[in-house]
Amino acid sequence: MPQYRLVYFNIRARAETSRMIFADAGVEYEDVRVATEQWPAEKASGKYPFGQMPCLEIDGKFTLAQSRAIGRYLANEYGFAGKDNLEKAKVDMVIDVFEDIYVGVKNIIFEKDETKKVQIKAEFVVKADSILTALEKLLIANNGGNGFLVGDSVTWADFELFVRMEYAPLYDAAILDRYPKLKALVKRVSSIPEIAAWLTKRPKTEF
Ligand SMILES: N[C@@H](CCC(=O)N[C@@H](CS)C(=O)NCC(=O)O)C(=O)O
Repeated sequence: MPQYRLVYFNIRARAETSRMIFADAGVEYEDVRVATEQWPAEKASGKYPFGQMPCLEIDGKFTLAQSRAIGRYLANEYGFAGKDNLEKAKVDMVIDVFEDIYVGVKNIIFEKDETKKVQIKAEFVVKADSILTALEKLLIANNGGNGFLVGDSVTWADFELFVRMEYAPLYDAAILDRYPKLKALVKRVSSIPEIAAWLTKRPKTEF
């Protein structure tokens, strides 16, 4: 088994999906959380290919950057990427559309002007609704929607859904009530024993 160090800030954000892959696969790794005040020195060290985190160090020899490249690598290694190229492409489609959700949530978090925040939240809910409507359809088209987003077993797309939906209270805490199949899937993911154990033991963070 390779020696893994997953290095990120002490937040869920762009590393949590990979942490969930590790958890469900039962793979050991070092969950390194860099304090904000340590980051400038870390960044200046040149260890991070693009000067950003998350990064995955593999056997101390190679540092993989970019959250989705890291997630895709781990998903391929441990059987969460989809079973053939079409399934993999569908999984990637879901992962990529969640980038739009991630960026929208980030904009809400970083907006300091309360009036503007209200406005961007309202605009974002419209966008999130349109994405979730499409994902609910995709889920239902996959054997009635009582399984997973793609194929017949859990993939990192389902983990990504769980991770991104944890941020819903920042814009519309009840949004998943409009998507009952997605809501049930989020619950199903959180009930996978290895995931439930991770959710209990992971550091509690605001974001
Ligand atoms: N596209 C990159 C974005 C990485 C990114 O924006 N990382 C932020 C934290 S979420 C970061 O390292 N910020 C500190 C900096 O840029 O100095 C990814 O998905 O990994």
